[in-house]
Amino acid sequence: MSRSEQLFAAAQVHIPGGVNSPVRAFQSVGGSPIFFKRGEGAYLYDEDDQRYIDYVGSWGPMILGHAYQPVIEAVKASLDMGLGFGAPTEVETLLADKVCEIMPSIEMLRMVNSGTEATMSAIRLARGYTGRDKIVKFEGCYHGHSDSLLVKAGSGALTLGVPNSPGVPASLAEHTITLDYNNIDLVAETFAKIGNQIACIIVEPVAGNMNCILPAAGFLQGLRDICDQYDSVLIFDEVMTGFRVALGGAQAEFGIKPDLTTLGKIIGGGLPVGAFGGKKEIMQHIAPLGPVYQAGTLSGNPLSMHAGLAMLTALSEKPEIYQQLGAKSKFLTQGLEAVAYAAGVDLTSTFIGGMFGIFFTDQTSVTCFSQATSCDTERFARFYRGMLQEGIYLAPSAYETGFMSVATSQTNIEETITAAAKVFKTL
Ligand code: KE4
Repeated sequence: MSRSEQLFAAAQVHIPGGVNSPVRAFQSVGGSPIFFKRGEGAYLYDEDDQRYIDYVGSWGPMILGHAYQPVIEAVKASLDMGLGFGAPTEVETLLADKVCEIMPSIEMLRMVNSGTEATMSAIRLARGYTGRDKIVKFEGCYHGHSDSLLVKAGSGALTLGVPNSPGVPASLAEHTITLDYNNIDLVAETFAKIGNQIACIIVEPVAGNMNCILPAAGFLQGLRDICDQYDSVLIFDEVMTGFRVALGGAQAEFGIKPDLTTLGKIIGGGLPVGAFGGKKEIMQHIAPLGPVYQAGTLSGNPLSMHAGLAMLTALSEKPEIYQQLGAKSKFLTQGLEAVAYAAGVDLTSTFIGGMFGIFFTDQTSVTCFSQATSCDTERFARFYRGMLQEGIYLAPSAYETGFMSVATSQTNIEETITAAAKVFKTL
């Protein structure tokens, strides 16, 4: 029995499923989750000292590689000053200023402690600002686990949303309308009927929670136009895409200006941080300036702020890394497609900046939830376990995105492709 297996057994005594976040449990890929003890650059090391090339990066934050020294040093320096005061600190302003400099659509922002808090608060703000209750989201997009966002489509687009988790009141879920990602006509039809009741659209501008699906041409602009027409708030959930697909996020990459943006992951440099921000006119409705309540004991805590500031400072000093990340993602995905083809395995892929996805399917492209869920998840699970044996750590689900880091070398990527060539032959 490996050390990870021993630790997993022990973890399950007092932690539900042995994990503090469900996807970590390996339930969709089989086998026992790996327990890691150290990360360095492109690598993770497990409790048996096995080394893995890591394409998860703690689900996005480690874009500069694990234990990136400038971030580590910033956190160490902050530690010696104390862990937090529950009062304003200068570093909160410095990080807010840096985010607003990088993402000019954000005129003001509020720090929170997770992406879930960021989207939950942004939704409440949009509702409070517009006085409307309904929200629009897209099937396959994940925005954290707040009640209004754990909702799937009802029987038809306009029918009331239904909870996709026990514990979410139907009376709340009915205010969430879930539409098909990349189907701008359906959005237009929905708004034509009840647009004046819709507070906001929240969208992942690149969908990273049903694998990695890019916005169709015109989709994001269409959402912008529709929100303008009906005075609804357009929220870009850039928790994953922010500072990853481009320094300025998807909004910079695609040239669309949302009204509000939610952030997480990279903004915390690996420590717990989320944020929501956007137009000053809207943000001024947030307490204590305005009536929409939102709060948090550890919001803006100095450790996380120093980590995030060091991360964003490093990224903004190296804008060329985004072209490099895109090239790495392209080389990897095209290499995987080539060796899959040679092995007779149906595979297609996507990538944008430091995000990529591989789909076990004979479909030439995957653009929405129904196409993503028709892929061969069993084959992915076998591929996953094979790659783990080869020392390659991918996200443990067919519906997650791959994350490329600056620290991942050309040699690492070639090793990954070679490993995949071997594993594809066994599928
Ligand atoms: P957190 O509450 O997990 O910090 O952020 C929620 C969230 C919001 N918006 C987007 C676009 C996200 O991708 C996430 C969280 N991402 C997942 C990865 N698919 C986190 C991994 C997990 O749940 O353990």
